[in-house]
Amino acid sequence: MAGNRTFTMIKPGAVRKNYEGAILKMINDAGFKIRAMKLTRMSTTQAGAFYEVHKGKPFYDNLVKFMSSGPIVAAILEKENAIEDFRKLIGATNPENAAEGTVRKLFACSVTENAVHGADSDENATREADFFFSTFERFYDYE
Ligand code: IDP
Repeated sequence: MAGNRTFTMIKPGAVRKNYEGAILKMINDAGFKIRAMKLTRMSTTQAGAFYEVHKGKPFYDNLVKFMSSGPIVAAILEKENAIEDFRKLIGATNPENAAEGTVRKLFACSVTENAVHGADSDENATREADFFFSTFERFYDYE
């Protein structure tokens, strides 16, 4: 994703609690532009494939069950240094360790139900964006 794009999901728990508007506002206020976005729901098979890298870990089954439990907001975001800046904005994986003012500190309730996903590398951002979006659903050249 050429270093200036990342992929995010607002997870089912946060959507269930109507936090998506507040989270998207934080994302925009931090300087990210939304280049693709949809409300959708993953099947257990899709959630299993999305988190394939964690297969075999003790939290995998629970994570897959949670991530397929309801709608998510998937989005591609653009900003210089997107991957790193977005990981900073969302905070540590475990909300107990997340810095004050981060999305996870404000909106997460546990390590599994941690409000948002953020890609951790350019390679994964590309893979994850391709998982959800066709080229017709992306607006990279739009100003
Ligand atoms: P990240 O989402 O901060 O990149 P990853 O290590 O990629 O963290 O893990 C993916 C997701 O799996 C996390 O967001 C979290 O929901 C869940 N997860 C990670 N580690 C644990 C754990 O130790 N217990 C329960 N769930 C976990």
